[in-house]
Amino acid sequence: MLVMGVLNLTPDSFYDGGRYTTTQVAVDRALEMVEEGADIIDIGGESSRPGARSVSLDEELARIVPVVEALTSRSDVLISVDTTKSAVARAAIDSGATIINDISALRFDPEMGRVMAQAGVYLVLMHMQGTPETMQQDPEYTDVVAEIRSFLQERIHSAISTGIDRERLVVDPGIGFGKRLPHNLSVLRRLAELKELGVPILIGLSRKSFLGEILDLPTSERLVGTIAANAIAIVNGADIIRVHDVKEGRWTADVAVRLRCDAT
Ligand code: 9MG
Repeated sequence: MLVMGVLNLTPDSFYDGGRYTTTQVAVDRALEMVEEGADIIDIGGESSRPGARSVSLDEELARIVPVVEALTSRSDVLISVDTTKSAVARAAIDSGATIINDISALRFDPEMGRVMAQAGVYLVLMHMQGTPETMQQDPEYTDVVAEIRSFLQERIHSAISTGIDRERLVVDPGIGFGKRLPHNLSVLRRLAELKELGVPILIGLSRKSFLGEILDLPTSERLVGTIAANAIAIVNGADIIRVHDVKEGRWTADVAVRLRCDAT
């Protein structure tokens, strides 16, 4: 059971946007997350919240590469980079990243598959209906879990046919990406159905808006909701949780994993 700490180097992310504006501050926060129990640090240079402005290649590289380089020189923690751009993935891998978190699941940049196959690092394939600009404009499904499963199955086959090793793949149903509250709840309740894909499952629900809808609370007050939902996700089969609050995420993971039916 792995905990992935979120490090957004963006001015406009929904919770931590604008906090880590220099390499030093960002690396200090990453090292703090490692102390708190993070196994992976997920570094992002472009916000994926609905309607966020897109970032140029140069800007994304300038945000990410110095932080990946500095963190690699200071820690052995696994470094993930959240990007849909193959040039950013390439530069991040050259600087020490060993996971690429591609929320487009290899669909936005035709070169991404080739770069990943050559590099031989881990790859997160995430489900999203639409694009970050359009995804929350009335998303519709007949059977949300079945549709996510068949999307991820197709993306796994596509990745393998590009030469990416199956052992390097992780899937993610993309909580909040083109999904309304009932869709997010169905995914978390029926997560076990994604186990049939045979690859680890990552869940990113930390402080997301579906929790705000249930609790009628702003992002700053969604920690308890995050802990509750992550515990259920883990009991239902999540292998990696992506969180802003690493200490609490670690404690959640350590307890919930012991409460799984298959725990010893
Ligand atoms: C970048 N990012 C924001 N939310 C995410 C989620 O739920 N999963 C993954 N893989 N990445 C996310």
